[in-house]
Parts: sequence; structure tokens; C-alpha cells
Amino acid sequence: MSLRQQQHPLIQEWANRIEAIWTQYLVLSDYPLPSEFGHVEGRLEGEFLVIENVCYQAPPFRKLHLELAKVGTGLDILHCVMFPDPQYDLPLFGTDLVGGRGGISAAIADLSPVTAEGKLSPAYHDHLSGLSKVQFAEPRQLPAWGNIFSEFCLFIRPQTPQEEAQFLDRVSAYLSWHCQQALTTQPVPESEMDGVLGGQRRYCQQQQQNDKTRRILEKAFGTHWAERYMTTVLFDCP
Ligand code: BLA
Repeated sequence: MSLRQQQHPLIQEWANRIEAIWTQYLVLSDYPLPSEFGHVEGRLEGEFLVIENVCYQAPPFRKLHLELAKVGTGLDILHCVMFPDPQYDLPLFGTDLVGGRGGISAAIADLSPVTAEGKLSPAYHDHLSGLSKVQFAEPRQLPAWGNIFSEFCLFIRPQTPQEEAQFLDRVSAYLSWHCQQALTTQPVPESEMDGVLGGQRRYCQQQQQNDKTRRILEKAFGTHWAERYMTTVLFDCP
């Protein structure tokens, strides 16, 4: 049985939808992830961790990364980030689902701006502002490093199957629209590329401060491996 089939149903469904939306809108080709990082298994301090990575490139994205992970028998994780080519002033789409038998404890998705002013373009802002309002019983508080996220960041602990479905619908809408928008976006002039790159770098640096992710990787693979994985596979910057 594949790792995906052993995951929490919401994680399976979100992973399938992400791939379906990518396939619908983008022209995917393989991304050369270092081969030692495709499928990884680790056990240190008695914690067993399996990671499966799917990675593509597709214009105008330099890297589309979907990761599924299982820690012991109790903790399932989905992680996904879409990195645009630095010639495109596009936000970073990122999503993380963390949960297990007790349900999903963290469901997050955002289109995060990369420009110096920390603002989404008017096209993104207007579109996202215009979506119908959604309400969840348990919104969650972002940690301090989460100042990279936009005002449209969804971060909740879903309480019911209805809330799980509502989360999926909303974040699928973010993702579909982002793919369509990305295809019509023109590259920035050379002089603005540094600004975009700087924004992507800042996003990666902030994400690398997520101790909850780091601790899990360190427990299974050690500090050196965790650092390398977080800076080259999860949040690398050209
Ligand atoms: C939280 N991420 C977490 C948590 C764990 C992980 C265990 C705590 C869950 C909780 O508080 O309920 C673990 N996430 C992982 C691991 C990987 C992973 C091991 O992706 C990969 C191997 N994280 C991302 C992305 C976003 C993100 C792309 O990777 C957002 C776009 C966000 N994860 C994120 C945030 C938290 C979190 C904001 C809450 C952190 C906190 O409350 O301190």
C-alpha cells in the first residue's frame, strides 16, 4: 500500500486535488530532486518517519513540491509549496496539513506575497477579497515567523467533516485561480528580479524557523540532515 493510502483521508484528498489541479492547468515535467530525497525513511530516538516527495517544474514555476510524511503511526503530514521562477512577481502558494487519528490539528494554506511591501498584486487582492466569506469554529494563531503570510491565509483546526470539506473547497479555489493567473502573468523587468528573489528568500528563511517541523526531522534523521533537508528540499532559494 502506498504511503498516500495510509494517510488521513483529508490529506489523501488534498494531495489528489493538488495534483489534479496542477495537471489541469500546467505543463509538468520532472524536477531533478537529489535522488536520496525521493523516498526517505529514518529512525532515531525511536521515532519512525517515512517521507515521499513528488516534485515537478512547470512554467512559470521553477519548482512544485508535494511532500507526504508519516511519523510513527499517529502523525500524518502534507506539505506543498509552489516556487515561481524569479522573473515572475507571483506569490508563493503554500499549504500544510498536520494530523492523525485524533483528526487534523493544523490546516493551513496561503498565497504569500514576495514583494518588498509585503502586498499581493491588485489582481490577487481583488480576487481573494471577492470570495464569499468562510467561517471556521477554531481559527488558529500564527506563530511570530508567520509574518510572511497574507491577510488571506487560512489557518484552522477543522472541527467537522463539513469544515474539512469547506477548507478543501476554499484552498482548491486559491490553487486553481493561482495556476490560471500565473499563466497570464508577464515577467518583470530585469531590474525587479532581485526584489522578487529577496522576497522568496525571506519566505524560506522564515519557514526554516518552524521548530515544529525541524524537531520532527531532527528526531528521525539528526540535526545535520534536518538542516540540509529544510534548506535544500523544503525551502531552497536560487
Ligand atoms: C505546524 N508543522 C506544524 C506542526 C507540525 C509540522 C508537527 C504542528 C502541528 C500543530 O501545531 O497542530 C510538521 N510540517 C511538519 C513536517 C513537515 C511539514 C515534519 O511540512 C515536512 C516534513 N508549514 C509548511 C508550509 C506552511 C507551514 C508550506 O511546510 C504554510 C504554508 C505552516 N505548519 C505551518 C504553521 C504551523 C505548522 C504555520 C503552526 C506552527 C505553530 O503553531 O508554531
